Amino acid sequence: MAGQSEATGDARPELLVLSSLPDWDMEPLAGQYRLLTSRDAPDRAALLAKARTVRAVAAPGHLGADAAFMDALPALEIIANYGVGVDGIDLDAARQRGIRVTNTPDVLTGDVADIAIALALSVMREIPRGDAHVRGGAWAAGNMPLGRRFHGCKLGVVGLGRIGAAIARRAAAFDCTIGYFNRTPQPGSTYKAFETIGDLAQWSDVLIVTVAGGAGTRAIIDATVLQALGPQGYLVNVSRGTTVDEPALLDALAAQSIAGAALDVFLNEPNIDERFKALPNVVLFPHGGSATVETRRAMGQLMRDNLTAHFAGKPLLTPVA
Ligand code: 8YV
Repeated sequence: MAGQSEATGDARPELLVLSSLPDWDMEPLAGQYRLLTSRDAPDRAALLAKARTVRAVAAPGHLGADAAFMDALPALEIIANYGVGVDGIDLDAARQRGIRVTNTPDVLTGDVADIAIALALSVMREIPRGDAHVRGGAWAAGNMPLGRRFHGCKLGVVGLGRIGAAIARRAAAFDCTIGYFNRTPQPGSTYKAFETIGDLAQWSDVLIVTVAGGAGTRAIIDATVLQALGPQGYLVNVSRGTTVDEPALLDALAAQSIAGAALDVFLNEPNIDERFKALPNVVLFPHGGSATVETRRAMGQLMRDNLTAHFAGKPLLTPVA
């Protein structure tokens, strides 16, 4: 039988778990599958060398599953992504090899939209600076500088997909005027559509990036877009670090040619560019848009349900097209 452990006769499928998942996922997974985890090898190469009978992978997509990774796993049937973004998975390579891919859409939309609004408020009202002002004892010596008003602002959404639309709904409750840029037109939308990201940036008080990562969106927020956003404008990124030209953003923040930024995502996470840490006009968050107990439980359940469906020969719940 495919993948049956010769040593134990254990017929459960073998599952490679590429990152640490919460116990509420690991425990049921350990019941259903023979698990291979990063604890079983000193590094990724050694782990892959042990993974020739692995039939399924559970992982956050941004850990990277390229063609070479898939070739190292000749028995692989399915990659169940713990997250909505699949930019870390080479989907063409998966299709060519007949490997199925699933993700966790919808269950995390509300949390990511919440954090986008929270980040916009944080940078415009300078909440982290206010916290430091109180804790550090500076309050008695004087008030901190004034912030900027969020409610009623012009809010531009780059990518009006599920998450972008959820951000727009929340922003509407803050009386924001909403504009958007989307590659495919959204004829049903009542929001103001822009032809280019630059035009949207020029109009926006705060520009929120929600597009999927990958080659098609690499550095779409470039120096020209930042210049259009201008010295009164704020950038919020809850998509992927790759969508922003980071050196251009660092320059713009340092020169104050934009007012500020609030970032959930970066290049080279978690070892982000050190220059961010010295800039007072940026709020930094550790890629945690979906990081609530409620949503992580729902993501884990959906990821596991997709694996169960695959091995039961049933339709996948959320296949990636
Ligand atoms: C991560 C995300 O998957 O859904 C996505 O695409 O980026 C996040 O939800 C999550 O943080 C697990 O690493």
